[in-house]
Amino acid sequence: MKRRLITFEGSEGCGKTTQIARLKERLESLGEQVVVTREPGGTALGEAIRHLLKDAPEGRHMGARAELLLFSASRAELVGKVIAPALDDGAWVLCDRFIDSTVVYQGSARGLAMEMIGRLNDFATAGVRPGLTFLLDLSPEKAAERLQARATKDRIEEEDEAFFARVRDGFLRLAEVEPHRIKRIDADGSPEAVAEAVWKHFTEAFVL
Ligand code: Z5A
Repeated sequence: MKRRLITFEGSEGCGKTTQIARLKERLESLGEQVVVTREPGGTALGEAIRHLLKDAPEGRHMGARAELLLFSASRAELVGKVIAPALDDGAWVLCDRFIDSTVVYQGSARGLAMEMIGRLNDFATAGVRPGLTFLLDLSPEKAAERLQARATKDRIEEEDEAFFARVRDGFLRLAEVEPHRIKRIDADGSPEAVAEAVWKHFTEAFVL
């Protein structure tokens, strides 16, 4: 059976949280069991790592390799403690970011070796892979507009325009390489239009 791990990817502010909530509601209304989680985070250890990665003064000047290892540690804990047990229970797991974010942010944008990132992703997930991934594609300009309302920026959000251009290109390239798993959706539509596109791909991939 195809794995019931569904991941949502894209640039900051592309609407992942919004769409995960909508898909959860739709699946639950059909009597399905759903677990929602996020990366980095989703466990007590993972949330502490999230704080280090985003906001803690101790993390402010971390190097790219330390950053990669922290994302990987958070993922290992999440897969072991939350994702794998939920999948074993037959639940759908909707995860806000997963392995593709590491390939894109630490690989395409930071320039770390893809081969090492692949090995760390394999190690951290023990081979657990998404059955379907939604790439909510939004231009960096539109994403910035949506996030204007937020009072402060975290460590990664402070990167420059060129960094976020590499992020977007990296995601688009991944979607071209793995079209069966990664479904690109134009995230500039209304929340309702994006949710309908998500549902269309979902029902094409899975029989409920
Ligand atoms: N990262 C990494 O480098 N390596 C890794 O391996 C992993 C992550 C796993 C996590 O940040 C950071 O870690 C992220 C990548 C990096 N850094 N960046 N930049 P995060 O978890 O704090 O945040 P995020 O994942 O980047 O995005 P977000 O802030 O959670 O946004 P979102 O969930 O994608 O969007 P949203 O909250 O649903 O919507 C944002 C706003 O837009 C909100 O006001 C909504 O009401 C509005 N919205 C949503 N949909 C629409 C539509 N369709 N139209 C108009 N407005 C909308």
